[in-house]
Amino acid sequence: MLFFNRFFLVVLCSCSMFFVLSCEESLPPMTGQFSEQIRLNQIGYYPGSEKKAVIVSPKKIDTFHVVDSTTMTVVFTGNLSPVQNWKLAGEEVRIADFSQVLDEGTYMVLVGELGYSYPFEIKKNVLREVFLGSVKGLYYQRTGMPLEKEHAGKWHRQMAHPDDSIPFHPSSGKTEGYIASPGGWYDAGDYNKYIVNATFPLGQFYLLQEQYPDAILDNQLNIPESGNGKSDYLDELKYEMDWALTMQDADGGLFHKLTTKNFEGMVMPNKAISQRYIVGKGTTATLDFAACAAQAYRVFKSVDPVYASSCLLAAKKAYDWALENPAVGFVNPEDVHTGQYGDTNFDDEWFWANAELFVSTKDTTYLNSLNTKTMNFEFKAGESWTGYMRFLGMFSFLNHKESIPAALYASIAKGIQKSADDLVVKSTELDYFQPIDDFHWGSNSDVLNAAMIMAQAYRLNPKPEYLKGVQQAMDYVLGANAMGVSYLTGFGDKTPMNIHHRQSAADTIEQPVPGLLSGGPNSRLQDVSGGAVYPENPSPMQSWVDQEPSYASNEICLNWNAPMTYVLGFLEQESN
Ligand code: 9MR
Repeated sequence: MLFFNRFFLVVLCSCSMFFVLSCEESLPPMTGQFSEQIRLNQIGYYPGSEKKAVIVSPKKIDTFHVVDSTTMTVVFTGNLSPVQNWKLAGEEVRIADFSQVLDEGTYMVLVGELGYSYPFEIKKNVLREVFLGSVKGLYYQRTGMPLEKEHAGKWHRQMAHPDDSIPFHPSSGKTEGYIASPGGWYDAGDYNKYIVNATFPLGQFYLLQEQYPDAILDNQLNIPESGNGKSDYLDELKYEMDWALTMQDADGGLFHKLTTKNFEGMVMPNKAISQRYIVGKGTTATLDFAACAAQAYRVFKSVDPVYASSCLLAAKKAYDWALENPAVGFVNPEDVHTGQYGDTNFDDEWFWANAELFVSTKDTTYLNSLNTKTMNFEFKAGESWTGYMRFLGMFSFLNHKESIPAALYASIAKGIQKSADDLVVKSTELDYFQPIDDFHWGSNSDVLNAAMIMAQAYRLNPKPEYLKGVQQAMDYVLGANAMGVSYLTGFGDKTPMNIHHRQSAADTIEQPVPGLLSGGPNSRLQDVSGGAVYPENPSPMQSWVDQEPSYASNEICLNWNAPMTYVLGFLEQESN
C-alpha cells in the first residue's frame, strides 16, 4: 500500500489563511483495516455540507487528520471536541468536524492509533448512485415475473407468485370465487402484499415525483422498461400501482392484503408455494388507496392520461365506499398470521384521502370534509403507517398552494416549519445528530420520515439548518451511527450482510440483494423469541444485529425504502 515518508500538511489557521507545512512525520501505513471506531457517512458528503465524524474512543486523543486517499497526503488537521457522554448510543465520543474540507476527492479520517476511517468521497451528486440504488431495490422486490440476468445481475431469479387466481378468505366478505391480482412488489423479507404498505410508500415515492419530476429519467435504472421513452422511476412505481388497482372490489372497497396464512420458510420465491388468499376489506386500506390513486392521477397525467384517469376513477370509487363504511377496522382472522398493518384511528387516512382528492379534482366536497383537527404537526417516532398519512396530505397541500384556501396553506406552512424547528433542535442535541430519541421497529424509517418534514420546511423557507438536519439524518443512515453501519444493503463499506429477507437468505450469494434498507435499531428487541441474539442490555441505538433471524431490527421493508428514496432524491436536487 502507498504511504509517504514526507508529506505536506495543510493547516487552516485562525485567520483563514492556508499554510503548507513540510513534515518529517510519516502517515501510518494502510493495512486494509479500517477503524470501526470512526463513524461517518461511508458514501460521502456534498462539498458545501457540514461534515462530521464521531470518534468512539476511551483514549485521550486531541487531534485528527483528513487524508486524501489518492495522494496519501494530509489535507486538514483539526481538534477533536471535548468528550461527550451519549446515553442513547451508550458511548463516549469526540467529534471531528472537517466541514472546511471543500475540495472534491476521496478521503479518510485518521485518528492517532485508531487508524483510518472507511474512505468516503466529497463531491457534487455524491448520493446519486445510492439514490438510484434505493429505487432499483424495488425492482428486486418485483413479484410475478422472472428477474433476468440482464437487469438483476447475479440476483436473477425465476418467475414466482403469478397470483393470477387467488381465492378469497372469508374475512374478505366473500365465500367463493377467485381474482387475478398479479404483480406488485414483495412487502419486505416476506413474500406477501399488503395494500396499506403499498399505498403508503407509493405516496412517498409520488411526492418526490411531483416535486422533482426529472429526478430519474428513462434508461437510468436498467429495468425491463428502460428505453421505453418514459421515466424509469414512473415505470417502477407503476408496477406496484397496477397491483394495487387489482385489489379493488367491484363496490369500490379495497381488500386488505394478499397473503399466505403463515409466513413462508426462508426459501427462494419459486419455492414458497403455500396457498395465498385475498384477506380482509376495510376503511384503512380503502382510504389509503383513494389517496394514493388520486396522487397517481397527477403523477401519470402527462405520460399516460388514460391510465391516470382510471386511477382517479378508482380513487373516487374507493372514497365513496369509505363514506358508506367509515370505520371498518382490520385485525388478522384467527387462522392468518402474516403482517397485520392494523389501525384503529382513521382520521389521518381521511385527511390524506380528502387532501389528495381535492388537489386532483378541485371538488370542494373533499375540502369541506377535511377535519383540520387532524393536523397535529408533532412528529412521533413509531407512528409510521398508523399516523404519518396526515403529513402526506399536508405535503400535497403545500405543493398546490394555488388550489387551496390561503388560510389553510398558511396554517400548514406554519405548522410544518414549527415541527421542523423542533426536529432541528433534536438533531442538534441528540446522539449522532439525528432527530429521534425512541427507537422502534423500523427506526431508520422514523429518522427519514422526520427528515422528510425538515425537507418540506426547507422547500417553504430555505434555511440552512433545515437542509443540514436532512443531511445529518442521511449521514446517520449511511454510517454515522452507533453501529457504524451503512444500513442500505450494498452501499458503503460496512453494510448489512444478513438481512431478514428470504431471497437473500436462500440464494447462496454472499451479498444480499442490494438497495434495501435495514429497519435499524429497535430497543424493544421483539425478535429474541425468533432467534435473534443481542449483546446484553444493548443501548437503544445499538439494539441492532446483522442476523437473519432479526426481523425486528434487520428486515427490509417498502415503507422504509420509500423515505430513503425521497430523502436521497431531495438531497440530490437541493444540495448540489
Ligand atoms: O413495520 C411493522 C412494525 O412496525 C410492526 O411492529 C411489525 C409487527 O406487527 O410489523 C412490521 O411490518 C412487517 C409486516 O407486518 C410484514 N412484512 C414485514 C414488515 C416489516 O417487518
